[in-house]
Amino acid sequence: PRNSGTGLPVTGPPLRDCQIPSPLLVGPVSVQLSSPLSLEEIKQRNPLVLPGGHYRPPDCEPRHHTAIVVPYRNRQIHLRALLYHLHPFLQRQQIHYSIYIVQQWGNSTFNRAKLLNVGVREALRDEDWSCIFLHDVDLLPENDHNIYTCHKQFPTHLSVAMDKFRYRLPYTQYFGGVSAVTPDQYMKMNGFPNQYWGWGGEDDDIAARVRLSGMKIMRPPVAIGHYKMIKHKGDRGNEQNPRRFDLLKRTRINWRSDGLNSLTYELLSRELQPLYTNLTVDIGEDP
Ligand code: UD2
Ligand code: MN
Repeated sequence: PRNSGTGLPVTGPPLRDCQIPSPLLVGPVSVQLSSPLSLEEIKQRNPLVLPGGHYRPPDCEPRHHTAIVVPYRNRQIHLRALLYHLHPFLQRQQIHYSIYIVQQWGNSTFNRAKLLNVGVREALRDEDWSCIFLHDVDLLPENDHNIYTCHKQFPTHLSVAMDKFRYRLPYTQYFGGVSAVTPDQYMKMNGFPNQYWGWGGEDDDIAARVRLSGMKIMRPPVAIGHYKMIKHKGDRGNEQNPRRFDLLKRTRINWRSDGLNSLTYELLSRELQPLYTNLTVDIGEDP
């Protein structure tokens, strides 16, 4: 018997393993950004997605189990564009997946990396995910050969070529946008920093942790790692963090004590929405 999403065994003849590569892939896709559909319409187009944004290929046994974690506050339009685009994208890859929206409660300064820590921990309560994606809400992958799975040994950075940076990597240690870790890799680097309030620096801190914990960054070819970023202005409550340069000087000292092992938060709600699992969390504020 195989496992259903609920942890209960499913009866019936065993499925054969999904093929690699998935026969459903189409390669480059054009990404529509203007006026995304309503959540109801998106759900109708994705009838096999279960509550919580959960999906498993119906006719083969998936080899990959990926949780998509999205740090989030007040980006409705971007969220709809992401869901509209990502659900069919992941289904073509024949991955077993769930989408988690980690919503920061209240008006305190935004903290992307801490929200990602919360998302990883909460996602792993549901399932033994083999891979966890850390995904900005405003980034849309443009080629489904960019497979949403993890490298066995090392963390992966997926968004290597964004329209925003003229489809080039902005700098070698860049780790922002979309990246992925296995639970083991995540633990090895003590997760992500909790101390970066406001915009910037946290992605460089995460990249430094990869290195400091003895790993390196894997990347897809530039021709495949194409993303569109929905154009936006800076958000209120996520102003540039002036302390980021000082914090980054201390990553080497801080990474073992600040991270997964020092994470505290209060989960205010966990809702299984039709297209995603919503986690609303009080992560406190900049002390
Ligand atoms: C860059 C990085 C991003 C992160 C950030 C610095 C790219 C493509 N991305 O993004 O990964 O390192 O710099 O913190 O280079 N968010 C909300 N609500 C808010 C504020 C942020 O939902 O009010 C979330 C959302 O998922 C967003 C992400 O945080 O995509 C990053 O924030 P951003 O998009 O404002 O920053 P950006 O585009 O400079
Ligand atoms: Mn952005």
